[in-house]
Amino acid sequence: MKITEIRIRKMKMMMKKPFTTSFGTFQEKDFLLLEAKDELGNSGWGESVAFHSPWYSEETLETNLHIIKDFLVPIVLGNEISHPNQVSELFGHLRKNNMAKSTVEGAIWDLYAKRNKMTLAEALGGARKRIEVGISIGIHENADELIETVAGFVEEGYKRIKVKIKPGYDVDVMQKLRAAFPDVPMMADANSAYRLKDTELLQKLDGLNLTMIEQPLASDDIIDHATLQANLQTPICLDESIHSLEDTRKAVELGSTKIINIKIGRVGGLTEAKKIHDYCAEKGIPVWCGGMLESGIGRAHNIALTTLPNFTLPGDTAGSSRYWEEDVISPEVVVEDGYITVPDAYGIGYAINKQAMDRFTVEELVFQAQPSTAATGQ
Ligand code: OSB
Ligand code: MG
Repeated sequence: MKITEIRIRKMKMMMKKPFTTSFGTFQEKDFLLLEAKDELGNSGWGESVAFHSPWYSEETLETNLHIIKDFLVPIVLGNEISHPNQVSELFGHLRKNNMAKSTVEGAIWDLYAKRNKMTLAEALGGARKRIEVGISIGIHENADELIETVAGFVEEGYKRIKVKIKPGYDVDVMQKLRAAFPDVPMMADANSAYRLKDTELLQKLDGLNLTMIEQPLASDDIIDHATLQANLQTPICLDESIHSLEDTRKAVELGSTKIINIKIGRVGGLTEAKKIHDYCAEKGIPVWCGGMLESGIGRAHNIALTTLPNFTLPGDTAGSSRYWEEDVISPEVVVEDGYITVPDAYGIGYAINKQAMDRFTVEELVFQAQPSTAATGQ
């Protein structure tokens, strides 16, 4: 297929409620959407999960925009691409900037699936018809308020509750939460807020029957995590530290992690995500799909990925209504009794809610291949 046009939208959406992690709070979501079109008029969509500020990783919306328009678009525009697996190879000589690469690659995966009349899940090799999902809950004022929020989501049927922790809001809160919900699958995510010297404190979480603790130590560490894991019963799950299959292999070989959170953007796209999935399946390491407070486009990609067989733990892909008054896709992502039914329409499986998308678009950039070869009309 030939990529004839790429459109980038700068988006601004307000989340229903602020989300607080060990880094801080935010409610306004600024991000990019990217549409890639082929010579037959098909269109595929990708989402950049980079945030406005570099608190989760070094990438931001603006660095993604720069990398995409100045480096990635020129590589794919006007180019003949036979399979989306080629895209990460085409980008291979450019270092890092994984979220930027993933934005373009994701749109091309969707385009490829639509063009070949398959769902994105089928194109990836996934078979599941419905996926199990959990929910990630931000830091609250106190344990009582957290318990009240958790009760609502348990009631809604979410299969696993993840709560954010930070120093001063950890052991005591988790003990109270566990006491309130003795049987609910539960985990904690520290977003790198601790150091190895906190081992004794983290050991107090052992005994609360947590499925895992996510990224307790530094975002660029796999060494101290191995030492911590040797002294902790609770399985460690790495998030921020994993950017590739190679990172995964090293972390697994060192014993730094027993579970992997796969985020498509963080690892540079669906092709690499699938490689990590396959490697972990071979090694007996369960994986689950993390979230980046995505709009419906990113959410749809997460759902497709989660249909692969080694996604055996519930992910963070909650329903659209947990985040947005109105999402940019139609229908929205709906969670029923803790499950999302995988859509059976081609590609990402959800249509664009054009009206909502236009309303949340701040700016649009259009790049076309040679006018003579550009797609004509829709
Ligand atoms: O660490 O998984 C994380 C949100 C933003 C950045 C990092 C993380 C998160 C979440 C929420 O935990 C996931 C979601 O609901 O999309
Ligand atoms: Mg995390």
